[in-house]
Amino acid sequence: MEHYYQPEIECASREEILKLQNERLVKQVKHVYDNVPYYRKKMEEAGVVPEDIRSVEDLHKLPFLTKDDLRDAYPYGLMAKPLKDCVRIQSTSGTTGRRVVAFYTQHDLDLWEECCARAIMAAGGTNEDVVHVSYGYGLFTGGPGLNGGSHKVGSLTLPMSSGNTDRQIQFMCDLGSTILCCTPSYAAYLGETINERGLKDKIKLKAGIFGAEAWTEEMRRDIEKSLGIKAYDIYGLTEISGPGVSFECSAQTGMHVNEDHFIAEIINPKTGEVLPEGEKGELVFTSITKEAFPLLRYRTRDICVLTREKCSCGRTHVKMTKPMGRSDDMLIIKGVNVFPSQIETVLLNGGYAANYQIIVDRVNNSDTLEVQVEMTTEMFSDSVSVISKKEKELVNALKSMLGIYAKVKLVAPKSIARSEGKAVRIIDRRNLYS
Ligand code: DLL
Repeated sequence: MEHYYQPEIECASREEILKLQNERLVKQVKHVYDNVPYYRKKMEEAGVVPEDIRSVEDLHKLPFLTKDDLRDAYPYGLMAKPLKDCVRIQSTSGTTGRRVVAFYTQHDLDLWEECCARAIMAAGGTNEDVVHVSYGYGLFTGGPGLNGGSHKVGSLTLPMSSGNTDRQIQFMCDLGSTILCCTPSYAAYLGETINERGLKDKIKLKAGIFGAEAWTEEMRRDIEKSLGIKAYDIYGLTEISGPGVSFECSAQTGMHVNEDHFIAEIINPKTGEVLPEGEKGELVFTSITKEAFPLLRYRTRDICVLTREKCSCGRTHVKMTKPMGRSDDMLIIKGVNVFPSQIETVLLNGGYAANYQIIVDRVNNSDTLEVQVEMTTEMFSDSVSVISKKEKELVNALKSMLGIYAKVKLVAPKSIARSEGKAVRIIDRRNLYS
């Protein structure tokens, strides 16, 4: 079962990977040009023909695709294979505007599941493991992706889906789940509940594969402690297949991008200029092996850094840092850029759990920022003056992290709704007035 750790590809030299990427890119550009009139038109407008793209070095000549393109071309406009060749549709949650739908041939599903299998193996998974998948199943890619990956590894797969926390914990105890796959916010909730019920000794978890939303190193430490596991990050997006576009290895210092399937670039989100390795910017992906929905230079809006520093695990594929949140998650408050992850870092460093909400409003034409965070159970019995002292400490810590004032409100334990999927932490009321 060792074959989903594929050292010949995952640990190949840079030259070998580039050779593979060059061949696949040339083929893919032709496939898209010939079969996707929407993108062909974009290439024509940019004055590029497939023959101009001879290697990865020419990638920058191709036009970008954005979420707006996906919406314009909804539902079938970016397909490169006839519907009769497709076997699956997945979709984003589509909280704003139209949903994004992505199509897969059987070949696409196999490659996607293989990427997830690599992620499970990098987290120590084998056919001896019981993989407990609590990502949502259905249109969301989390459940089906990790489920398929777990099958490929040969692990016993528990297709739990999200929700019903009592049943999750019961199965975890009864069936001896060893690897948990869910969002980090749900993992934190499961950890909290398991400890409250005194069941930590009854679970056999050794690792967790958590992604689909931004989470900090502080949150990783909290989850690792509360569940007694090693917590691995996994990244992906529906447009580019789903989870497994990149994943963490034992080094836990960034996620290896599956470079035999996806070419990663970092660009300046304002100018579109490609940035050198090590610089922070927007992540752009080109999928070079997908048949049905092959996006070229897709702007993810996720902000991160790529690095080719040697990894202790032996994998050579480029690593991306944890995304700092999406460029469209970034709040601009009183003209200052604020990432929710900065707030999370301050809260968790202050000994609070990741149960918080960020409320942005506009009062008298000026932005206001309020952070509500749950007290720990010990703090709940503190006097009002002790609590207000703790609030002031948080105000100061947030001020030095963000550079602006944030009102802090310590709220009762368990008063902020727990999430079973992606956590909703930001309430921006300014949108109501525009
Ligand atoms: O969230 C796919 C996925 C499922 C990834 C399960 C990992 C695990 P979408 O719903 O299309 O797909 O959302 C994609 O989620 O552009 C990021 O902004 C964010 N995201 C995904 N993984 C991470 C992560 C899935 N590990 C969007 N860290 C992406 C931070 C993440 N953000």
